[in-house]
Amino acid sequence: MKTIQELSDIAAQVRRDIVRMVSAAGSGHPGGSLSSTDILTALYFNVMEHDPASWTRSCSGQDAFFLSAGHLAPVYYSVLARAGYFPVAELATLRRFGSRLQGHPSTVDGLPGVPRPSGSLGQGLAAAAGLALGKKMDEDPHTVYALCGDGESEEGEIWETAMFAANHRLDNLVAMTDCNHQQIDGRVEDVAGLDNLSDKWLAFGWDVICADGHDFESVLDAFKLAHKRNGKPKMILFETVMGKGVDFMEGTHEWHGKAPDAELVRRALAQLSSTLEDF
Ligand SMILES: Cc1ncc(C[n+]2csc(CCOP(=O)(O)OP(=O)(O)O)c2C)c(N)n1
Repeated sequence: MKTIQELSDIAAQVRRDIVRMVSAAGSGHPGGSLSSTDILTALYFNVMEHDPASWTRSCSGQDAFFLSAGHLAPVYYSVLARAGYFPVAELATLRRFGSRLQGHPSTVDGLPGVPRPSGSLGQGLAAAAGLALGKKMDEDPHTVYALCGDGESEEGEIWETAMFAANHRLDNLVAMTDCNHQQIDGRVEDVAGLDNLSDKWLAFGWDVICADGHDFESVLDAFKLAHKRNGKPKMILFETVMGKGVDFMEGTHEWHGKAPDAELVRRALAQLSSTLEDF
């Protein structure tokens, strides 16, 4: 179990990794990766019951995580590497030809920690619900987690899964939405108007928990509440800031999918200090 200070230190390093990986690759998705960094850091370092050494794609006998918003691969890879799934040095290969770290997560080369490919929005949550049902059938008491974007929540498949999970009483499913209010080409509210996301999930029969996605106390409390087994799937709506931690990326969709140049990387890294080492 990490202290809040240790989690903050890891998260700062994950943010450094994201900026450096995307810049080195010349493309990728830093904005949503930075907004979901604190959530995934808390999940992998203090919440999930998982063991990189015995992990298999079936996630049998341990908790499972699905990155439904697959374009957030940079934060996913950094957290997996920092948690011990594969060497941190491999982060330097993001998006390279032949790398296991493709722009969207792939299972072709068997990257440890990734149970299924993602990138086509909406599918990861459906897969998570399927595994949650499988764990119920196997009487495996572990939890299945999934992270969605708020822009992703405009996909119809999200709401098909919402009905499926409530119908099958999947209270071992903990979904999260990174509510940074931005998506690929503008504000989520302007693109499809996700007014009252909380009311929508409640209406679909889920328990809804709202939390500050950049305050570790709030994030950890939300996960505690989400572990209540009462017949209802859980949705944690994390309020976040797009590009969090890098001033020129904050609050704008401009950095949804764009790489910073060397000068901007220097400016970003000057704002992110960690006791851990760069890859
Ligand atoms: C089915 C599908 N439609 C469209 C896309 C293209 N796309 C990639 S990311 C994205 C926006 C996602 O927004 P959000 O979930 O809010 O992510 P964020 O901008 O916060 O990173 C879109 C439309 C896709 N990957 N899959």
